[in-house]
Amino acid sequence: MEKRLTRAQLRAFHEDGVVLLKDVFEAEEIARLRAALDMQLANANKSPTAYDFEQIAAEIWEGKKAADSVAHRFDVAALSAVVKGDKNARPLREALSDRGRGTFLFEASGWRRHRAIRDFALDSCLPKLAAELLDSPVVSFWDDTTFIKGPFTKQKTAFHQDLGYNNYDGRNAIVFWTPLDSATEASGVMKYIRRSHKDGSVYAPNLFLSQTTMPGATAPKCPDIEADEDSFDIICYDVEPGDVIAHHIRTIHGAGGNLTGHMRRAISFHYCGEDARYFSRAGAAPRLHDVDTLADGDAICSRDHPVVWPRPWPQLKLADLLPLRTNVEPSAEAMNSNTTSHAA
Ligand SMILES: O=C(O)CCC(=O)C(=O)O
Repeated sequence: MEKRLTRAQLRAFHEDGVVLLKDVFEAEEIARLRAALDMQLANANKSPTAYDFEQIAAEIWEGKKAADSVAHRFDVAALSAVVKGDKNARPLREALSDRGRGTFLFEASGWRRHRAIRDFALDSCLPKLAAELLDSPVVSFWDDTTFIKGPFTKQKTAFHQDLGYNNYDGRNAIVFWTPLDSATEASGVMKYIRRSHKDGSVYAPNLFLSQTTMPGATAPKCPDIEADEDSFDIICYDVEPGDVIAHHIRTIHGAGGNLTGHMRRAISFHYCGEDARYFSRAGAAPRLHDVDTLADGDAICSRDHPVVWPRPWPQLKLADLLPLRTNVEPSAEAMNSNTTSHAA
């Protein structure tokens, strides 16, 4: 859907660091994306980059052995040692009685495997919205991240700032959090600290499970928002499928668990503006899928991070033109879903 931004929306993004954009996508577009995320969830235990933070946290904090292999491809013992070695670490879990297991699936780089995600990342209205919001003549796609919180999930998303997870630096980058279900604070909609993008701070990435910083990170720890949420100016919107929340890469944000009996599926699309440059950041998330090597100072432009605005060939879809490449073998099911959703 063609979407023009209002002055008030541009101002909100620049001043507050976050803006809600209503009705950006049609129901059929969202249905395709939802099918891709459901495939990610169904194949999570075969993906090398999918983690269930609910299971991992239950094992670390409550000693509950994870039932399947999703948690175990990740070295829970090593992770547990990192968390327990942090004297300030504490569980960030909702006080929910056990009603089923809950799920907090995280997976990155779905665009490499799922045609619907690829279409959104490269060929939807998001690159143009990024150019307008960032006031940037050029926009590169960085990556996508999937966050699914199943019914009755205790694990919160620890408050964090996205820049620290990524190997680039610069003034301007943006994330579009795209909910695929109706969501409210009770089901874990995102919460943003107003104007937290303004002071230039770059914080160390945390493990999402707690405020414990990623091993190797050298930047200062994110303020402990969970300790006293009421003392922060928090922006939180109720959203419907089709809406998108755009936040600046430096805006601090987090989310509660999912206290409801409904799914809370969401995917974030990350874009960099013209001034972003590759930067090997201490503690950034490993990039298992990348096939190209960028050097510090390089512009964000490679097969892993294509330029998506301006559109080089407006009549053609970038998703058709850029070959699907990954260093990590996708599972047969994931490949299937890629072909089926393409055909849909
Ligand atoms: O959906 C969530 O719970 C977290 C999403 C998030 O932190 C992000 O997109 O940066």
